[in-house]
Amino acid sequence: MGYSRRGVSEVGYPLGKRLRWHDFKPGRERFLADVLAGLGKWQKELPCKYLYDERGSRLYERICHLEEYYIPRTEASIMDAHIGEMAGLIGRRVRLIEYGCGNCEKVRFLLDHLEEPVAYIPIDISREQLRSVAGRLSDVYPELEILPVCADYTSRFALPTAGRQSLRAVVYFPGSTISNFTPASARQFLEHMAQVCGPGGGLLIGVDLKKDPAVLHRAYNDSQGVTAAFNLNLLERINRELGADFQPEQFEHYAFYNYPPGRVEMHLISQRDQTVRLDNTTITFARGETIWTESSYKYSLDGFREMAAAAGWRVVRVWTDDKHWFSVQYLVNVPSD
Ligand code: AVI
Repeated sequence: MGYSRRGVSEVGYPLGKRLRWHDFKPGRERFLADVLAGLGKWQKELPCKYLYDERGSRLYERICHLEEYYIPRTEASIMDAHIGEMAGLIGRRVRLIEYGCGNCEKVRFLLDHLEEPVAYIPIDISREQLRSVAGRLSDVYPELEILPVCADYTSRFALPTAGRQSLRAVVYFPGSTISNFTPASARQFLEHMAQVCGPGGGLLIGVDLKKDPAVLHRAYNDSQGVTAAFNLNLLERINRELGADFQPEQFEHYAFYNYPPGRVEMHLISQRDQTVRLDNTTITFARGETIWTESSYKYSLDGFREMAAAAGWRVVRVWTDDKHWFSVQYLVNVPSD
């Protein structure tokens, strides 16, 4: 075991000398431009990365505790059962990079099992959350160099370099966040991760699998309405941050499994004919018209393996649960000659 845990101080954690902060968070102008571009399309859409402001991140955490939303507990059970083998494949003295680390809860389990990890680079768009969790992590792992990066990880930015030499770079990408990319952009992002890790680098990734659409329907239409609140929060965020006049109660959450492309789609349906003002622009909604806010692609093992291979990754090991609902996979970057 690389490091022993110290108690986590909830308040007043010291920012240890091994913590260095990097900020590339997109500003208001980018957000406004993306919203205007998305709402100007024939099928109105909004990028799903904007679902995660402070409130959205808290709602997503609540989704992760819902009985209907099977992903976190299924992934956790796979991690629990196979963490020793995973840590063995990852090896010692790694530089661990996590895209979209959220509250960094999952990585702690992995860090606790890695041998002498050298550095951890958590990347997330939610500045407030990243700041507080990075501080707490540095308290728990005083020997680990922690290099938090606040950024939209779908954009390109330079990763900080660690002070100490590592033997390998490994990306940790849990929770099937890869599901929220279109297959074309998922492939591009896998290529980018291969470049970041370099030859011989690794990728430990959670990938949600195809399953009975009824299970998916329940997962994205939970009985407590948390997913609905998460979806509608996007309109509230646009009001708060961009000064729009959306009436969120005039929109309804709608999620369904679209079989041919193999994805759950999340939409907001306009409940009546209405107009919304945003930055001197009037946006018109017909009753029944939707804003497409998220896609969540479900993969077959073969489909994911082929996509990863096209991006330079070889699947070394796949772990799944009894029902084959979810997979955790370890891939190695094999440069083509
Ligand atoms: C983060 N991501 C993998 C979630 C998903 O299942 O696609 C986001 C989410 N959307 C609604 N519920 C959860």
